[in-house]
Amino acid sequence: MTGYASLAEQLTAKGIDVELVKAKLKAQHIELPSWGFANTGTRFKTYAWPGAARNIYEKLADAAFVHKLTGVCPSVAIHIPWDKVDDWRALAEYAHAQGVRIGAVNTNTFQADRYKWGSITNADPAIRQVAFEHHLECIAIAQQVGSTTLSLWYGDGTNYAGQESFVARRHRMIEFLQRVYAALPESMRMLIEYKFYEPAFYHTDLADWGQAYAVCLKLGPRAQVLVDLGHHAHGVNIEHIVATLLDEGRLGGFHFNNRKYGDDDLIVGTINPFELFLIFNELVAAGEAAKDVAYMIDQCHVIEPKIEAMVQSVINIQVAYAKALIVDRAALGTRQAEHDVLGAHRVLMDAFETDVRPLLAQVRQEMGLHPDPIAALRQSGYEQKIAAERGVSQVGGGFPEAD
Ligand code: PSV
Ligand code: MN
Repeated sequence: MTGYASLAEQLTAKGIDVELVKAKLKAQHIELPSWGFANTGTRFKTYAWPGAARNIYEKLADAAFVHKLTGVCPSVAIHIPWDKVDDWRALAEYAHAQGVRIGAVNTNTFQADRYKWGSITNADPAIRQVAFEHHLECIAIAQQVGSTTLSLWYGDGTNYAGQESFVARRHRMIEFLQRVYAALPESMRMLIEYKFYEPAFYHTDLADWGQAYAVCLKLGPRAQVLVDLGHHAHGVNIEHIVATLLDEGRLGGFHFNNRKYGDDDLIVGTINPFELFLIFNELVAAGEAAKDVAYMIDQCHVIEPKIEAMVQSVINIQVAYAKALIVDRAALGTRQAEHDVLGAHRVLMDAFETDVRPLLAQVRQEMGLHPDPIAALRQSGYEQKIAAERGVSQVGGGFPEAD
């Protein structure tokens, strides 16, 4: 019996509908970040990568290639102004011709000099107005490219105790976001991302999920929280945050990556695959409540081959999702009701320790794909081709400056 046939038999014996699991895996959508294909680094060094994308057209082409290999990445998030072009409709058409579409539009108010004392929290109304106009521009871009998601993250914060009033800044932020919300077309939602430190080191104006959630409540139902896995202090139970936000109907989406120390932007699932599984376990357990969650990757690769890093990220997410889908939920419910603490835990571990690779290979084959996307990438010669065509460019060293 093949690996897949015996796994399918085992799962069926536990009462798991394997065809349904496969259908869910085929329907999974993971959004790729345009900036993950460009040269990016740390504040210490950016290594120029041969073939790294130099503009949004090349980023879309690379993302489309990842979609071609994996079949589950039909959209690409863009970041403004990094990905700015003169003709947005032409860009959207180019994306479609490549086989992808443009997803979340990310604002950027964290690089220009004017934002030294804050962007949306800045005490100067003229600076806040410039930031507001940037948000309007991003909404207009989203409408032109057919995107329904505005993705917001702010570097606003302070570096020293006593530097500024938390509350005064918060009031300015809320008033600002209410204006943005009012300008948002009905068809769009806004995702509010939190981060507990960096670039500010003493306090961040939106430091955690609770603060982001409280702001969302002051806006409306189309304001939702974005959970970036790298944006929590050590030991924080992210799956509990996910479950709570899902229960409140305010989980907008994810920025997948993995961290060991800080906001490391390592490949999702490479440091803590168990955490990733537990997050997906909550998503699967939530059922319909998770149907509109946006699954986006937010990674900046420093020493890794960029396309391979992205393919690996997608695989790691698929593995976590597949394991969550095969949790024996009936058995889990029974053990929980009986206060069988370790029995319940073992139900989860049983799924986590299952090798789901044959299941995923089968799913890919049924989708007309190569069963191993990394092997397919290596055989394709795509990375060599773009390296030859594009050469080694310094463009996009670190993050390109914003205007
Ligand atoms: C900030 O660290 C962040 O996670 C936000 O999502 C930004 O948009 C992105 O990284 C920039 O790389
Ligand atoms: Mn992020």
